[in-house]
Amino acid sequence: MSDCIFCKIIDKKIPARIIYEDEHVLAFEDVNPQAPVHTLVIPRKHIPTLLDIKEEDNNLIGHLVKVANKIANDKGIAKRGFRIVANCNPESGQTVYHIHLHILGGRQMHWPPG
Ligand code: DGP
Repeated sequence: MSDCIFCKIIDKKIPARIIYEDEHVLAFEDVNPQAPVHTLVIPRKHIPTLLDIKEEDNNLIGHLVKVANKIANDKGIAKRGFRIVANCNPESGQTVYHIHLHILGGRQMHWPPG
């Protein structure tokens, strides 16, 4: 989508610290990190919210989570513990309407989240 900031990152029209990419997904460092590790994993396919995921996206979403796990392993936070967050719609705090997993780690997480 032409006005989507994450589509622009996918198309390399705006810069990002990309740490992983393949045919289906991309991972890059969050511009406003909330933890020592804060990486975003996104599908190349433009899907605005979690509610827009279709049956045909099942493999893609599985792959997205597996890539998130790989990044947690590669960054050395998997065994210590990490959090995956996916915000959906305004009250969750979603600001970019292209689905993404936040991988957060490298510090003690708290519950309930803010
Ligand atoms: P959310 O609130 O769940 O929609 O998270 C969107 C995240 O995207 C937020 O943590 C900041 C990050 N973000 C927004 N714009 C950019 C950008 O241009 N580059 C990068 N690297 N991250 C961005």
